Amino acid sequence: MSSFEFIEVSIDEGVGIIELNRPKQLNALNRSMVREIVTALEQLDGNEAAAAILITGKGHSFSAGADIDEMANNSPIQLELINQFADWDRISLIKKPIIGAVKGFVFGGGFELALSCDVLIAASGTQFSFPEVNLGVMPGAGGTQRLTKIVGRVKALEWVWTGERISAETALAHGMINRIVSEELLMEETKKFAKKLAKKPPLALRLIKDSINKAVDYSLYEGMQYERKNFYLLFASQDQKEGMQAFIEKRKAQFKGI
Ligand code: DAK
Repeated sequence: MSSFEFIEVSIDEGVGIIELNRPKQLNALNRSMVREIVTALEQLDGNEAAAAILITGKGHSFSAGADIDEMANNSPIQLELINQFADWDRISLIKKPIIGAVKGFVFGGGFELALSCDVLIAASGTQFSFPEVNLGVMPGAGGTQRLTKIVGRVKALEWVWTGERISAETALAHGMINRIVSEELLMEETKKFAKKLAKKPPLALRLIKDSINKAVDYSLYEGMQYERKNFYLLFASQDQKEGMQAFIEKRKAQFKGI
C-alpha cells in the first residue's frame, strides 16, 4: 500500500478502510486528495486481503466538498487541462462493494463522493447539500446525474437549485442512503455491514454490482440479457460449485473467490 498525505488506509478483517484525513478543513477535497482516494480504491480493489471497501472521514464531517481555495482562481482552460475530476470516473470502475460511512457535512464534491458509494450509512445529524449554486457554479463530478437517477428530477432540481441542506431522515425517505445510525455507532455498524459482505462469495458480489449498475443505463431487455450472461458466468466459478454442494450437504460453504 502506498503512503498517503491526505488519507489513511488500513485493512481490518477483510475490509479495506479509507479515511479522509484533513479534519481541520472538514476534509475539503483538494486535487492530490482525490488522486489519493482513487489510487487507494484501486489498490484495495486489487488486494485479496480486502473483500469490501469502507470510506469515511476523520473528524466530525465526511467532507465539505472540493477545496474552494484551490480552485477559486482557476480559468476554464486550466480546469480543462488539469481535467480536475477525471480521476473521479475511475471510481465507477471499482469492482468491490464501496460502503460509505458519512456524518456531519456531506457537501458538494463530498456529496458526489458519497453518491459514488454502493451503500451509504449515515450518522444521525448528517446534512447533505449541493451548495455550489451559492458559489456561482454547479456540481461537476456527477452530482446532477447521480442524484437525479436516485431521487428523480423533481427533488434533484429543487435541492441543486436551492443548495438547501437535506437531513439524513429526508435522504433515507428518498432512497439516497441505506440507513441511519447514531454517530457513536457509525463505524461499528458500517464495519459490521462491510464484514457481512466480506464473507459472501466475491465473484457473485462483483457480478451483482456489475449487473445492478447496468440497470441504471440499459433498457430492461438489454439489462436482462446482460444479467443472464453474468448468471451463466458464475457457473464457471468454484464458489458456485462449493455454494450449491454445501447446501446439498447441509454445511456452511467455504468460499475462495475463484
Ligand atoms: N474548501 C476549502 N476549505 C473549506 C471548505 C471547502 N469546501 N469547507 C470548509 N473549509 C474550511 C474553512 O475555510 C475553515 O478553515 P479555517 O478558516 O479554519 O482555516 C475550516 O474548513 C472549518 O470551516 P468553517 O469554519 O466554515 O466551519 P463551520 O462549521 O462554520 O461551517 C460549512 C461549515 C461546511 C457550512 C462551511 O465550511 C462551508 O460552507 N463550507 C463550504 C461548503 C461548500 O460550498 N462546498 C462546496 C464546494 S464546491 C469539478 C467538479 C466538482 C467540484 C469542483 C470542480 N470539476 C469537474 C472541475 C466540486 C465543487 C465543490 O464541492
